[in-house]
Formats: sequence, C-alpha cells, structure tokens
Amino acid sequence: MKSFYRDCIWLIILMSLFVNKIYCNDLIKVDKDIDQNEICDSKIAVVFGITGQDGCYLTKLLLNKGYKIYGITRKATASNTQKLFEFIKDVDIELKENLILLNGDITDHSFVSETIRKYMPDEIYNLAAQSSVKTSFEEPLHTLMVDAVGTLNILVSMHSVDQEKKIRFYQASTCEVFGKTKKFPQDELTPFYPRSPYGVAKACAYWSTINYREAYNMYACNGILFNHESPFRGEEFVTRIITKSVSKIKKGEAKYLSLGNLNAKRDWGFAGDYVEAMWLMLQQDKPEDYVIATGEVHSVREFVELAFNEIGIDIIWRGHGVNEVGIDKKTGQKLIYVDPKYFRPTEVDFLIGDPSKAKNQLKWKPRVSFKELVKMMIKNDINLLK
Ligand code: NAP
Ligand code: G4F
Repeated sequence: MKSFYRDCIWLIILMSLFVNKIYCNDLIKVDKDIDQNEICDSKIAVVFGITGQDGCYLTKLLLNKGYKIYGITRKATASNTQKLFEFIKDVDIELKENLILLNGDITDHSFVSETIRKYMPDEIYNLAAQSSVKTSFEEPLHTLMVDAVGTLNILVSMHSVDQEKKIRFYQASTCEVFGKTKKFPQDELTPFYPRSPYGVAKACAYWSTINYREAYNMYACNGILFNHESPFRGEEFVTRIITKSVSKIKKGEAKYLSLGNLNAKRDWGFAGDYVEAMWLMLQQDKPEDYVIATGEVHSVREFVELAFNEIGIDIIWRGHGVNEVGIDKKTGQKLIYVDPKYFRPTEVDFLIGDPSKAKNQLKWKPRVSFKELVKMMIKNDINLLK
C-alpha cells in the first residue's frame, strides 16, 4: 500500500513537471528565477497589460529587437498566458529567454513603484486597462481606477524613482476620447467629447501623461489609437464576436448571430501594425502625441457582410431598427438579428482618424487592409474550431 502511495506521488510530480513544460514552455522565467546580477546590455522594457491583444504583438516585436522585457499580468497562470506563449513560439529561443513575467496590478502603487525602481527600464508601455467600453458602463469606478489611477500610478512612480528622466513612457490612449465629435477626421488637435466611463477615464490618463511631460520634463507620449483588431482580439469586441459566430455558423455549430448597433462606423486597423507605431513613438528626439489610424471607415454592417462573404454567403438586409434582419441571399435563412441589449447608454457613432502626423514624423503606415484583416480573423476562428 505504501509503495502505491509513493508511486502516486511520483506520478503527480512527473505530471506537474510535464504540464509546466507544456504551458510555461520552459523558457519563461518568473520573478523569483531572475539573477539580479545578470548583466544586460540590451534595452529593458516594462510592459503593463502584456497578456492582452496588443501585449502579444508588442512582446514579439520587442523580443525580436533584442529587448529584455518585464511583462506585468495580474495572473501568470497557464490559461491566461497561453495565448502569449503560443504567439511567440517562433521567436528565437535565446531572445525568448529575455521575457520575464511578473504578477501585479496596476492599481497597486507599491507594486508599480517597486517594479520601476527594481528594473529601471529604458521604456515603459502602459497597455493595461479595463478596455471594454460596454463593461465600463457596468463598472465605472473599477474602470476609472484601472485606466486613470493606474496610469497615474506609473507616472508618479517614474517621477519619484527616475531622477535623471531616462525612462520613456508610452500611454495607450484611444480615439474613444473623441466620442461625439463634430470634426472628421480626428487628429491630434481635435477636442475631446468622451461618451463612456471608459472614454472619460482614458481622457484623464491622456491629460495626466501630458501634465507629467510638461511639469517634469518626462519623455511621455500618448498614442491615440483607433480600433485595431487581430486574431487575438478579446472575445467581447464586435469584430471578434462576428468572426467567431460566422465561423461557428460555417461549422454548423450556430444558426445565427445577434448584434447591437449595426450602423456604428469605425476606423479599423491591424494590431500588428499599430504596435510598431507605439515603439516608434519612444524612439524619437522628443516626446509627442500621435493619432494612429488607417484613415478609412467601415460600418459594423460592412464588417458582417465581408465576414459572411469569406464563407461564401451573400447577406441582404430586410426591416428596420430592432426588427432588421440579415438574410442569406441564396437560402433565405435569417442569420443576423438585432438585440437592443447590446446597445450602449451613449453611443459613439462615427470615428475616423487622420494619421498624417504619424506618417510624416514616424514614417509609419498601416500595411494590412480592412479586407485582409477580416479574412485573417475568419481564417483563425475557423481553424480554432477544427
Ligand atoms: P486588452 O486585450 O483588453 O488587454 C488589456 C490587458 O490589461 C489585459 O490583458 C489585462 O491583463 C490587463 N489588465 C487589466 N486590468 C489590469 C490591472 N488592474 N492591472 C494590471 N493589468 C491589468 O486590450 P488591448 O486591445 O490589448 O489594448 C491595449 C491597450 O490599448 C488598452 O489600454 C486599451 O484600452 C487601449 N486601446 C485599445 C484599442 C484597440 O482597438 N484594441 C484602441 C485604443 C486603445 P491580465 O488580465 O493578464 O492582468
Ligand atoms: O468592438 P467594440 O466593443 O469596440 P469600441 O467600443 O469601439 O472599443 C474598442 O475600441 C476603442 C477604440 O475606439 C478602444 F479604446 C477600446 O478599448 C476597445 O478596444 O464596439 C465597436 C462598435 C460600437 O459602436 C458598438 O456599439 O460596435 C458596436 N456593436 C454593435 N454590436 C457592438 C455590438 N459592440 C459589441 N462589443 N458587441 C456587439 O454585439
């Protein structure tokens, strides 16, 4: 009986080592593994929000440039980091050694300031946020704490820790600050009119970044990014809702898709292109704010039509308002319904960015077209169902 228990214990130990190897890839170090005397002549970056969509793309970009990265996540568990590890699996093994994950919350001032003091990075990217506009109406205080106070936590910490003003700071600002604007397209000088607790919190973070830059001569920039998507887009955002549902319909796993406002228009780009702009902003002679966008606008309705085209279905629309339906032109099957539960208390109807400044000064331009983006996302979601 004793040997049975001993064998069981050995089996559990071996299994946990195996699981750890699969999920942690045996390459990713956590904080406690770090040799503090390790000499590093490459640039050091701290990335808050490393497990999100942009975090994945930025991590790959920085690793390939030879950066050492300290990535912050609230949960460095396998399920939360799997997407990130999967995405960087083709990065050179030695470069991947430069990624270190730390557990922490951006609202925790002592954690934030201690992290900055300990690692003294060259660059800090603040991508961490409660980033869903819809959720921000349900959790306004939480959104303000994370998106506004969290950002201020970093700025305050940089100011007290980095006397020489060597650290460069990127703040993930958003076109949501323009909200109900009357100016089209929006550029760096367009006045703000946020329409959600998320937009309000991000406006606060935007002005805090500028305030710290002006008051203390810090290298701090806002990237005013318009919507950007990818196969790693969170499943609560409309593009991913559409591509996941269309893929399920193709596979016979769903019969229809329900959406909110089909007429909302956005300037949608590809996340992989947008993280390059983040990096470029921190490589300039002086810190400035930049609009990052494609300069093209499409409606949710057009996104739906293109997504269905990708699986060989043409959509025609019948009815109005909440009674509108999208129908398969060939079979007459109803595939899209409108559900008012997805409407927002205050909506942002139309956003389109003018990225001229980024094009001229950063020499940045988007590479992936709207059609290619939809195709890429559909292909990925169909593959995930295989
Ligand atoms: P995302 O996928 O939602 O990622 C945000 C990450 O923030 C999450 O993965 C989460 O990671 C982390 N986070 C949330 N609360 C936190 C907290 N209290 N402390 C520390 N980390 C926290 O967002 P994204 O699409 O990559 O966007 C990146 C940033 O750009 C966000 O700030 C977003 O608001 C902004 N932005 C996005 C777009 C867009 O179209 N994607 C456009 C403009 C601006 P853990 O759960 O692992 O902690
Ligand atoms: O995909 P969304 O939820 O993105 P939204 O609200 O534009 O926010 C995203 O982009 C911002 C930049 O503009 C970021 F700052 C923010 O962090 C986030 O990444 O909704 C896009 C549009 C909205 O007008 C919404 O009302 O699609 C409309 N929509 C229609 N039906 C829907 C749905 N949105 C969602 N999430 N779900 C629907 O069923």
